Amino acid sequence: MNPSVNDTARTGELAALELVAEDIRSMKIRGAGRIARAASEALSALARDYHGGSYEGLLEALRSGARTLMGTRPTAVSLRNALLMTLSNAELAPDLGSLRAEVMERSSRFVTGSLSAVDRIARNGKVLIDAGSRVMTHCNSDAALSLIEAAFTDGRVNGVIATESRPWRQGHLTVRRLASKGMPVTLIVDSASNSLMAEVGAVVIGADTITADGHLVNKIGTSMVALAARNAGVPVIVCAETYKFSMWAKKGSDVVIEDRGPEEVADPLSSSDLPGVSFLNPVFDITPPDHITHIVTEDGIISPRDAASVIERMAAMMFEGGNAGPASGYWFEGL
Ligand code: RUB
Repeated sequence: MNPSVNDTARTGELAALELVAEDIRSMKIRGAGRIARAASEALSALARDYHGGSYEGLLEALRSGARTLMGTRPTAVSLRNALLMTLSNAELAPDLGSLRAEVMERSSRFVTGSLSAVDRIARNGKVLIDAGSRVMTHCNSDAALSLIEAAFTDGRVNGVIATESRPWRQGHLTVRRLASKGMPVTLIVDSASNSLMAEVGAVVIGADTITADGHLVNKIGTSMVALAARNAGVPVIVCAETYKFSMWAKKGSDVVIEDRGPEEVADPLSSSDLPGVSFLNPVFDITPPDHITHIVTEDGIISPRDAASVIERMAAMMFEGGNAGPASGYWFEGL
């Protein structure tokens, strides 16, 4: 049976999801974990509010919604994993009511698990910071900041150097959050990170994607900070929930790096003030495993060389049972 494309109820529900998609595209919602949770919750709301009355209609709306969300930002694998963990095998539900309930239940499990993973990363990873250290962070990562805050509470961190993180200046969010918790925090421009590396005991950063061979994809500039840390003998600690590991990327170059508009680079000038100048604005970069000391996940601390085993466990859960059940691959065509 074909769902009606003129189903106005469905159009309305997808319009709500489109608002979330637009918030992700425009970076009102940003950061790999927040994007993942917002996308999962948008599918849950779509299932909850679907009034079209047909099982196939809801399936088609979910599929279309997942494609829209998937098209918002290309780099963070957290988005794709969130969509799949929310939808995988939901199509096996026997009727409309159970399909709706299944998607809402999966989403709620994903969101709860994602939030608790951040807390567990903080608990698992704080021991990696020597007592009384100053640490450096780049961009604005909930996972990294949670670890830093937990280490601060334990007296392991006595101050933070935060990069500005051009062009979006997510570093401003970072310094506001840490200062509000009473932490001594210093904001620097990205290009000062090498000069100040000798003053820190560890670099603590987040992740958008981790590939099977242990490459990290994270905010542009991460690879520069990690290189400076390696040169100075400073450990680089990456905080990554297991859903930041990619089943689709064997190596760094398999990950699509998002390019954003020239106005973000030209700012505060306007690109029209600069005739004849072209712009490049890649907003993520790739750090090799040799420049990463530890990856902290909710399940424990691993070496980047062990990334493939995390991915194997996740794939087993998604495809062969466990939380996500035996996957039929229905959703994978669209994603
Ligand atoms: C954010 C960024 C963060 C990771 C991890 O980039 O690179 O380091 O997403 O964040 P953007 P979290 O601002 O372009 O989304 O730990 O919060 O998931």
